[in-house]
Amino acid sequence: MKPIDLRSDTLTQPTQAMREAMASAEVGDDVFEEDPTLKKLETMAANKTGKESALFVPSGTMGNLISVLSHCQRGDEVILGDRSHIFLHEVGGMSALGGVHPRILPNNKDGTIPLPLIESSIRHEDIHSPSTRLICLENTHNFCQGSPLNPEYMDSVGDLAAKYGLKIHLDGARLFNAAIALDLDVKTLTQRVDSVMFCLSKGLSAPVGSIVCGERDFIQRARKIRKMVGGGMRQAGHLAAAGLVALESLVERLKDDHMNARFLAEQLTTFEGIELDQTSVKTNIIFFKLNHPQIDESKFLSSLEAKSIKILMTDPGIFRIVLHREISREQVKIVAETIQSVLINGQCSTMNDK
Ligand code: TLP
Repeated sequence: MKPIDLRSDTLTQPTQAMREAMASAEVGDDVFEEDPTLKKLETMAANKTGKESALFVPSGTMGNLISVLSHCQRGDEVILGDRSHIFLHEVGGMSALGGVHPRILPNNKDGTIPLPLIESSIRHEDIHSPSTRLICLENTHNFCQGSPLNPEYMDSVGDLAAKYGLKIHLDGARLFNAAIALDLDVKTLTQRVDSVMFCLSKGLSAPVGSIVCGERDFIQRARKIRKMVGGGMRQAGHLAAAGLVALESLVERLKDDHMNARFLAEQLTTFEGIELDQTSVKTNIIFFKLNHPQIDESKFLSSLEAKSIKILMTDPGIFRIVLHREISREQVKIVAETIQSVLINGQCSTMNDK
């Protein structure tokens, strides 16, 4: 039986329509900027995010790295959250490859960074200090329960950045999930940022690819840095074709993943041994804590795997479930029943052992 794999929305396979579009795409050499399908995707991405220009990149990690390096010089400082993907999961690329200094501030539970803390962390000109250049935000905020940041917060950070002459980069790996959750046009969430990266390869189901959007000269710098880090691709229109299908036909359905996440969270909160604030579940991501007297983390994971359900442990005792296109409501019900039975049977088997 094919497992019900809830470890990430990156696991989604390309749809049949994507496979067909990829096979028949008209392509050219994109390093020469001659790939018509890729140009079409970049134009569509720029229009959707309300930016002048866009650049296709192989991954979200590369998109964030290129964006930071296009905004900053070596020795500059970047303000970002301690739960941000850029800080936690991108191998420290900004410092290792770009000599850029991260200034880490605590994220609130909803993925925001307190404004007074951002303001007090901005460096004043001093011979001893690096120069603050950039603020990085994340929307939705993966490791803050997949929370969407609202436009009011984006506006306040925008005002602060304008006051101090700083740039803002948005890690919008799941930007379309944020727009769908808040029922807003994507542009409303990107108008105050100087650059945004979003992923086609997560809930949008494309096999590969992310896009960086921003002003024309920012994208020109980004294109050169993409080449420097080996991300200049040739007939990449084959990949872009899948991205076009994603943007044209798979955005609205993200709603289904959000509804499935909420439905599952409602069930999980009622189970003894699980700590979960269901009000925090606003998109396709659920985090919960296992707090069960008889079942430890590895037994929990292995019991679920034995029943063909895969979830991710992100920290000791903390688990993440991500809903996506390949998980139906029926499967969500199976997941809820299975987790409940693992929790109850684990308890019984330990009592029987005594
Ligand atoms: N996130 C992955 C893992 O790396 C954790 C996942 O399964 O959620 N920004 C955000 C907010 C992300 O969640 C991710 C991937 C990235 C950037 C990086 O994208 P890729 O994997 O394309 O480099």
